[in-house]
Amino acid sequence: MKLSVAVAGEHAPADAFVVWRGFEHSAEKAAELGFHGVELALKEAGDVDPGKLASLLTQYGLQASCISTGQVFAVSGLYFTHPDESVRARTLAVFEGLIDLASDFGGLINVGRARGYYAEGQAPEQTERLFVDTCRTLCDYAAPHNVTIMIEPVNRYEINFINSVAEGAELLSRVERDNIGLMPDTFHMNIEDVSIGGALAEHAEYVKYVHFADSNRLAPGQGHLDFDDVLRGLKTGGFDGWVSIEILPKPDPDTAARQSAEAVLPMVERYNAGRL
Ligand code: LER
Ligand code: MN
Repeated sequence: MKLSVAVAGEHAPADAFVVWRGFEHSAEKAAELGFHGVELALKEAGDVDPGKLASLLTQYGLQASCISTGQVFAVSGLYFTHPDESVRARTLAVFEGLIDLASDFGGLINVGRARGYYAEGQAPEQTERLFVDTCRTLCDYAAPHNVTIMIEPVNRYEINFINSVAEGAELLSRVERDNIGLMPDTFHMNIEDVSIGGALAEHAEYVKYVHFADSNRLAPGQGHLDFDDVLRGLKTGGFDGWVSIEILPKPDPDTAARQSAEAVLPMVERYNAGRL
């Protein structure tokens, strides 16, 4: 298991769930605190210069853990189940650009609310069909690039489609591709799943990466989630991937990051040593 932290460019919207903004600033701070990688929250591939990004990561001894795409939905308004075919085509083009980038940076793409949602005037079966078809198209594009697509279950107060890990697993079983999986987020799981550790163990075949945040979306340790239960569930499933801090930058970005590193780096060490 390795630890990452979600960061974005300077112009990311105020409500993006990232600790720091500005890639240079973020990389320097992440390395200082002992994170192993950074999760890059992007709107499109053009947000970064791949050459500059590669030298920045080398300079600070960091890896790119994944590319996350919350802004594709929140800023650009693009999503898989849009009723308009031309919007779906633009969505595919943006994701294909991000997949090209991910082939050199982490090999993992997150899909949050860009998966789409149940909408008035669209039959639920049609929403699900568009979701499955788009996943298949993107997985087939991503496979030769060795990139995996990860759908993130998100709680019911943010979206009405794929809220729990169990719902995500059911939908993904219909996609029938090897390079698709889930990115559970402990904040959302606390709202939606019957048991956090239980669901992580039960659906381990799909669990590729995990967002760590406490019950109040602050740094792990600042709320009431039982992270021992999370770790035990992951261990039962044989998980050996990235966990990434995706929290509100409160009380301020540096404090939130430091609290996260101080709480989670020892967990990662215990996990990797098999001491749970
Ligand atoms: C994104 O990773 C996330 O967790 C969502 O809450 C964003 O809407
Ligand atoms: Mn998340």
